[in-house]
Amino acid sequence: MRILSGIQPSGSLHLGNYFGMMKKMIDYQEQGELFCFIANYHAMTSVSDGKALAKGTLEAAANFLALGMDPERSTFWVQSDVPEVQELAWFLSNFTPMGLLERCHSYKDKIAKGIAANHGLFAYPVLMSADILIFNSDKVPVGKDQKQHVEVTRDIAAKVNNEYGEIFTLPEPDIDDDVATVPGLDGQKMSKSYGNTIDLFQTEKQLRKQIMRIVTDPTPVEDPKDPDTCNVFQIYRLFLDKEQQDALRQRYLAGGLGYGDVKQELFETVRDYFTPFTERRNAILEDKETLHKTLEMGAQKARYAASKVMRKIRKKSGIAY
Ligand code: AQP
Repeated sequence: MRILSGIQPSGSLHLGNYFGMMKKMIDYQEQGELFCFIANYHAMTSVSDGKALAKGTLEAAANFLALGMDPERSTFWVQSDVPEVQELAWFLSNFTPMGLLERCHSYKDKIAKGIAANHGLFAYPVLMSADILIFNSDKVPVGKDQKQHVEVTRDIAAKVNNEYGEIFTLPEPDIDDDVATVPGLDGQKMSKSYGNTIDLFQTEKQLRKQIMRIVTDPTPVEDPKDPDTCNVFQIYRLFLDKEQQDALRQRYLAGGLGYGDVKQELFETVRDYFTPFTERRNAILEDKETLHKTLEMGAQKARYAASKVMRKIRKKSGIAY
């Protein structure tokens, strides 16, 4: 079973990224052949400052490694270190009907938010398809927001297979209902572009400030409260097992629970959860030479795997003349 996913280095990583994708990928290392990359080509759709992109790429890699990505056991690399993926994206573009991309929610949402439409943003799902198909991935752990893109990938792969024979594996999105959409401070999907995130690896002061900004309703302290509509509960539950969730739920329903107190508990929980990884993350970032070597090793493994599919594509398409 080959499992693949990527993350964009387009700003600070947040709890949505962590629970929606990073934690699952780290845990999956026990179960299958894991391919994980830092999607710096994708991040170009939102980051034009070169220095910020380069810095963000190394930071995202360091975060993943500190949190438990094992570069010896898994294949862990930076997307642009496997340039074949761009070649495959061009090939796939020729099998991608315009209507398929025009229907993509993520593109439509971004345009609706006022982001200028350009070809990179529009063709993003084709590059994502290339990322997945070049490694013949079986399973793609993602948040719900990316489900449609995996479906697009299947459609494109089926068209190619129809024309040239069984070249590509059709991938399955892997989405856990529990973490399909982690809510942000305001209850919308936690997202960098909504400015509603709780970021990984920040100072205690900043973390506390973000958590205190979580939007709550005006129910008086003494009254019972509904955990299912409470943003604090919906974030807090990610850190709790079933029994702990039930206990917190009872406190909500009983009345007498102040949102300020529960926010303070959440702050301490998030801080204590990530503190053990912070030292390791800082040490990784201080030794850039080793970090670069680790990523180079990952890129070599990834290029080797990608070259097998690319050989077939070049031959079938006639590009290898
Ligand atoms: N709120 C979320 N809940 C569950 N999963 C999420 N993911 C992101 N936000 C949530 C998942 O994280 C993985 C990597 O995400 P990405 O690098 O593609 O970034 P993104 O989805 O674009 O993250 P943002 O913060 O929402 O960025 P913007 O604002 O730029 O769109 C993916 O698997 C994603 O599903």
